[in-house]
Amino acid sequence: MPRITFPQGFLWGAATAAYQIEGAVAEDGRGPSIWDTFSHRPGAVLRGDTGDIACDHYHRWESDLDLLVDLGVDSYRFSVSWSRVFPTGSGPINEAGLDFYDRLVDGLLARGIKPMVTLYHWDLPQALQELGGWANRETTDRFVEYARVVHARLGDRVTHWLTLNEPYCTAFVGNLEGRHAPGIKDEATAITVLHHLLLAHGKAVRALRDDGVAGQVGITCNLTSPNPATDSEADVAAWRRLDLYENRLFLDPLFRGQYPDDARAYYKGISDFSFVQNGDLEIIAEPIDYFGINYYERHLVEADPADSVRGWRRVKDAKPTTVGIGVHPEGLLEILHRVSADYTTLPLIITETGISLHDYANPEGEIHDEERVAFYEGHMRAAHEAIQGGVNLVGFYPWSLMDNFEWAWGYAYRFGMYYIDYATQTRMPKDSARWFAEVTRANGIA
Ligand code: IFM
Repeated sequence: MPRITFPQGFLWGAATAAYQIEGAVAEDGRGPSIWDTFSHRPGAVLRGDTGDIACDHYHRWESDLDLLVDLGVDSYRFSVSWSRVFPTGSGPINEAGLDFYDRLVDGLLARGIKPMVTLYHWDLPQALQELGGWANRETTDRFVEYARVVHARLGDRVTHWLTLNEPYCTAFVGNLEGRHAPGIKDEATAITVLHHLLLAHGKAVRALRDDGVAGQVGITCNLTSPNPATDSEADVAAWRRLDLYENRLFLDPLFRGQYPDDARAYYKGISDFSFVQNGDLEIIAEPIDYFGINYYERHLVEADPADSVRGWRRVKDAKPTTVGIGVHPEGLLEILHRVSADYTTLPLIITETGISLHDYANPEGEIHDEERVAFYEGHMRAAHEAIQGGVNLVGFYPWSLMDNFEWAWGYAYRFGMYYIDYATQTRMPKDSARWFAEVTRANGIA
């Protein structure tokens, strides 16, 4: 393989999210989120795992920040837990919750690492869910209040803001499939939730601008690269519908200020989109500074005549990894070109990509995760190829810094560059951590 070097100033990062690593769910005034409720529901999460303790990052954050130094990253992406700041989603501010993130941001800066803050990574305060959650339009205003408070405290030091992480998952995995919190299975609710998430994003961007935000503001979507399984008319039609569902429902409103033409037909008989009010789409398309892309999946799609609502099904990957998806760096290349050709020339950042493996530590304490190294290398090479091809890609953040609570899969699946021995909370570098440290130091791959 040829040596590749990334442009000077390319941002190398690592990513995590609050509920997946922090633990300390009842400490310093934190209120419950929908993930506390959901993970404690029998059968909701594999083996009954919860985020109660997770990686105990709330107490170990300082030594965890030292791991970032060992990796040599320029930036760290983490999320703020809304219910640490507003234990009941609104009302009085819990200063102790903000203090934690204040210390974290200072700790990053002291180590020369730029903070990238995700405001919403799926952990809605439970009190807001009881008022209807994201299906309630008022939640968008609660989100703005929360975003402004976090910005008021951290805005002088945060270089990158992300309003939302993966609205697809909140809307569809949480409110249609019911595999994530809040565990609802209702297609009309899910599409309403999606609209309100996007609206909350746009309103928050406006509010942060009004408040004089100094850092860059963006949003992260998980995009896929779907292709029809065959070129039959039926498979091509199925592919278009899946592409709507996985990509265009997000990209079109954010960058074109409209839902795609085929959206209303897809939801015919389910939703009439009456949740869209005058001016909403203009707010959703409020200009941002950069766009975050999380990439995990390329899908082959075929027609499913038995499914009268969707009409599509994903074809099982020939070589699935532990979570049932394949490894396809070419899908990342496709997405980067597509976003930059069809939607925006803004800077793009890969805010997540990674692979879950059943890692284990051998008796010498080594974790040989060569498949993860190969995954990273393949996706970095695809990223580099995109840059060579003119895509304005400025950063790459592997998911994840460390093994963590992988939502419905609990602790069974490991995505980290650092192995967590949950019994002792020991952090151990996997081979991928050592390899990634070489990449960040060389700004490329030898
Ligand atoms: O762990 C998740 C993360 O919270 C959001 N993106 C996908 C990751 C791996 O499944």
